[in-house]
Amino acid sequence: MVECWDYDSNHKHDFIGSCITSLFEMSISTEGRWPLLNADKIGNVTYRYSGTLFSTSCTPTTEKVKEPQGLRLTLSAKHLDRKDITGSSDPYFEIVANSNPLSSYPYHWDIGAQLLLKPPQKGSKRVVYKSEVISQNLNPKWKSFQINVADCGGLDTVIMIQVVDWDRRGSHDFIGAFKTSLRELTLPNATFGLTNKKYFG
Ligand SMILES: [Ca+2]
Ligand SMILES: [Ca+2]
Repeated sequence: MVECWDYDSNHKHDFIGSCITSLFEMSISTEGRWPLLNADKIGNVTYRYSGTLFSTSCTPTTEKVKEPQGLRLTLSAKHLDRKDITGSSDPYFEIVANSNPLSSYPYHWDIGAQLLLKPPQKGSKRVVYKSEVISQNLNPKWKSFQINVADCGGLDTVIMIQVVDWDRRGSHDFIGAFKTSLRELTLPNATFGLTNKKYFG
């Protein structure tokens, strides 16, 4: 099945339509076309379909599709909340992954030589990257950095990025956060809204 979506920066993407096909079917038809259907709209008298998917070229390859092992990213923010009495903030961000990546699961062999895997603790979170602090700037552009895909549990695993105001005294002030994935961060001009639950009751 191929699904087609409308990407929204607030992460609430809209489903357009889907079609059912197979790689074999896509490979044999040089000008394949499939109507994209949206189940919610089928039955509506005026509804025909939500667009058409075309397969315009197909080239066999013997190489495996390689996913990147690491990514170099540059993040910036605009119009951050003011968290200091100076009327500004000293922002830094943290990338938080949901649980331990598979490769680092603790394991041991028991007497019967059976590999025992301990599942990751539910809800365990860890900071996989912490940026530098940029002082008194509500539109910061942080240094580019490199991150291991495995540390985030894969390209498509949900990660959280939170922006915090650094304070010399006391606990730092949370500004806002959003959920995404590494793959989504690599989309051109990817933009995300920072939300702070405090303001949503
Ligand atoms: Ca503060
Ligand atoms: Ca501060």
